[in-house]
Amino acid sequence: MSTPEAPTWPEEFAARYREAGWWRGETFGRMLRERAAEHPDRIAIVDPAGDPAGDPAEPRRWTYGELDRRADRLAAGLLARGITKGDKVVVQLPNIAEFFETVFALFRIGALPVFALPAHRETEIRYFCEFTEAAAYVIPAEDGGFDYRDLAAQVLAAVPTLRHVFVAAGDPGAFEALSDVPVDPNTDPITDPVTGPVSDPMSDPITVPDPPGPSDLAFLQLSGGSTGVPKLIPRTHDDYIYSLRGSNELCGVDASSVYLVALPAAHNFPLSSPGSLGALYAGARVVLCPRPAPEVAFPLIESEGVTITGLVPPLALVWTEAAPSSTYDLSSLEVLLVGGAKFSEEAARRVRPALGCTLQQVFGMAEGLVNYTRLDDPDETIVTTQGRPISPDDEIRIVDDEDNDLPVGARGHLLTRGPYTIRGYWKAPEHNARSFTPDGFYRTGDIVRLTETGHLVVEGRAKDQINRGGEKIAAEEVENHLLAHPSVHDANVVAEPDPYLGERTCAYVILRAGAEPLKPVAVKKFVRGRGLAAYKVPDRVEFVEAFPQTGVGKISKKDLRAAASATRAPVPQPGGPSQPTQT
Ligand code: OOB
Repeated sequence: MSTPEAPTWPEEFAARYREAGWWRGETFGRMLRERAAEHPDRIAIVDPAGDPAGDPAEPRRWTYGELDRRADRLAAGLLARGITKGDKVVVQLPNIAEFFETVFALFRIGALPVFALPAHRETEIRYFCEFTEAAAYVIPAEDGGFDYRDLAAQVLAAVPTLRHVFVAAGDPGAFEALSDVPVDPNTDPITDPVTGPVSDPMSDPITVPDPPGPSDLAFLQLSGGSTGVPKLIPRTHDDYIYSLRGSNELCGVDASSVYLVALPAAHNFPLSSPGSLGALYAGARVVLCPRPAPEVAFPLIESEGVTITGLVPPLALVWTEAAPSSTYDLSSLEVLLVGGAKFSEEAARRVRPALGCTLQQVFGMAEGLVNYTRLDDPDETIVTTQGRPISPDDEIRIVDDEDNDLPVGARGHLLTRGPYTIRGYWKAPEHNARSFTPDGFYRTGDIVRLTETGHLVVEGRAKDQINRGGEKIAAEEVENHLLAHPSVHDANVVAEPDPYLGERTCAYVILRAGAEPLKPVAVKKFVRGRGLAAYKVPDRVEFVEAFPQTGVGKISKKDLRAAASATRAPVPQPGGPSQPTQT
């Protein structure tokens, strides 16, 4: 259903997608209920962090029945706190079991999770909360040495709509522990503070008064973005569940699979390609990996018999380097998905010899379209292409700068439309007019070519974005922060090649006339101090007198990129895709 907030598919397309069987009228809430009814005792979630109230050395294992009950009770508790259908809840959790309890509780109510990443800081979180008028914010107490309660206190003070902060793990401090929210439907009557009793007597499972339908929005996902502020991506139950079902089929995920969530759980790739939600759809087992380093992931692959996982290219490189000398038994691993950024052919060739599994390249986007190499594609196709679309109804156009279709094999802009690709960002009409064609094709900003076999090869990018090992950075966003520095007259941020991350960021800065000279480190510190995710802090800062210009007098980012790669600073040692260089 199209709303001014979230444009969706015209009825003729929706009817076609239903008729073709892509959209089957499923919702996440009902999906979990069905799986729990089919196999209540099968393990759904394994969290190696252990149970704080039990034995912390023993992984927590939640069955489908338990996950379903937990989602129910949390949903009931959230309803009792006045969180209802359509409310937005910013969820910023690491890879812990409570992530799933929380999002399924919200799915069940029809409240929309807004998927923040653990790396986001005050600037981003405040923006998400303000822009979505979020009612609640869910955090861990601490993670990776960062105290999210301090962040929550800042955001809570700044955003009037925010009524609740729930702490899902660790000491809640001044806030409410998420574990205090669930209500036992057998003992506690549920009362909405405004409307009174929610259901009486309570049934177990609970009955949500007005559950979401399949064409309702399920959540808001974040776009990598190329503009000053990130865009939010509205996904419906039906469209997202179709992408899970399609992914499961192409990645061989069934009830016997064990999916390791190695990347941040909220990102679209580990969430849905086929990801944790695909695995849960299939009745498979999801194993949470707190960090993607081989020393953390490899023992879990051995002990849990992991069959499939997904990584960004820099991590895939680290794993292929570490595997041959590892003492852990990785033989259960059947499929390694690699995507989020271009995986070089040389690196791709090393995967099978090192890890003994099939490589599956995935070229996807939170806006929708996901391409996979097929498991039975010839090896050459697997290592040299980024796959082909999930759906026969994914429409692909490769066009020149004037939107004219190009012949097969030519490089051009990728436009796409289909049963799980959004028709517009959330509350962004002006941006939508630029990012979508009048007939609904999404302008991906990627430069691709099509092979004779129908596979896509990613050749580059037209959008003003840096892809730092899979983490997307909108140049304009960082430029705006640089411009806030009193000594900065102008700033341009471009990508420079990096053998490990693929790309990293270089900021070219012109200082104001008469301003005190600045050191690069001071500029980085300033950006960090603006409350941004660390991966957005420029890796390198160069001071210049002027920017190169194009023939018509515009700043030439192309020339700046060339200058950045020609003068590339010494390469840092691999340390992980989310650690900016501290030089
Ligand atoms: C995934 O999603 P996003 O939304 O973080 O980023 C999408 C963009 C694409 O438009 C493209 O520029 C780039 O990331 N990208 C790739 C790629 N996969 C994504 N570029 C080259 N090669 C690839 N294999 O990154 C995402 C979402 C679902 C599944 C996988 C990745």
